[in-house]
Amino acid sequence: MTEPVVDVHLEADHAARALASDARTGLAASPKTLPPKWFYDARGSDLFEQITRLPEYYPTRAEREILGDRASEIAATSKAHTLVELGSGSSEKTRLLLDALRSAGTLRQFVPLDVSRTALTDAAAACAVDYPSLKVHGVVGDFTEHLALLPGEAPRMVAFLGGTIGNLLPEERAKFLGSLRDVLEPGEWLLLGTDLVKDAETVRVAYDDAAGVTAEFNRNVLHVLNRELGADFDVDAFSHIALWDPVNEWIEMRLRAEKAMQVTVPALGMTVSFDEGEELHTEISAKFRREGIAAELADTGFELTRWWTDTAGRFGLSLSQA
Ligand code: AVJ
Repeated sequence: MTEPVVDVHLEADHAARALASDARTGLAASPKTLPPKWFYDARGSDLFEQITRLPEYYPTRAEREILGDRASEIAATSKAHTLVELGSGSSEKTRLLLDALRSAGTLRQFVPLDVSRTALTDAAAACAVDYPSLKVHGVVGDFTEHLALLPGEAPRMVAFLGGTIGNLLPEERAKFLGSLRDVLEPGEWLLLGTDLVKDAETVRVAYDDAAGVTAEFNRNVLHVLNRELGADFDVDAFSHIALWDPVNEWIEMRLRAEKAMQVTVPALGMTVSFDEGEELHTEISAKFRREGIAAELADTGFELTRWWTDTAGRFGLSLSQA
């Protein structure tokens, strides 16, 4: 077996500084905001795994259905030598792609990129065992910052699955797609998962499940600030909110302060006041339409070559060429 290589572009103190900087800016803003990437410590990643198995949370199952049906077509079309996976979440979906590329006979290298060093190391090690002839080159990094450093032999296929692109605001999406286009050679591929616009209630309950797992996931960001920045958020005094915004066609998650509170954040030398009922914004998760995402891809220099949805039409998977 070839030992996996792991490049670390996010040193522990880089992550700590980035969190401090995001919290400093976000807690001073109006409305108060924290970026969703800070949900994913070990507990948050575990809560997200639980979310993917909830009856209300359809995107993971819908995307898996598409990949199960289309992986060999994706492999035959792309003939990729390298699979790059951004935010390499569930290894199950990755395996559908790795298996198909291996059967197509083109697969040589796998490059998972994730902000979480532990998630990355585990994924890289598991793949190195199960795909003995595969070169695994993990990158610990942030997909909005470290694209230029992506290794791998062309043609590469960059998979960005799960609908995570929906966590970016439209202008951030354009910037992200543009920088990805810039690091790819003409002819290389983007496999993009996008959750689709559908009736508001189906989307809303996917982000506000009956068992309360999403609520715990949302509140987890406050535990992260308590641990990493020495903050004293009374986590249970914040309630989970999931709101469908019909104009922007995105879900917004917020944390509502159920009483007036003063929170001290020693690492930032800050005291933050919350009014009763004040809402801290923690995530948007945009939902897409085929024409909209095709236009965003075209605007950033990608050509959408293939488009698939699950049978219920809930989730879209596109294969585009740089
Ligand atoms: C992992 C970013 C795709 O936006 O649906 C799940 C995160 N947030 N439930 C999403 C999430 C609330 C998820 N992504």
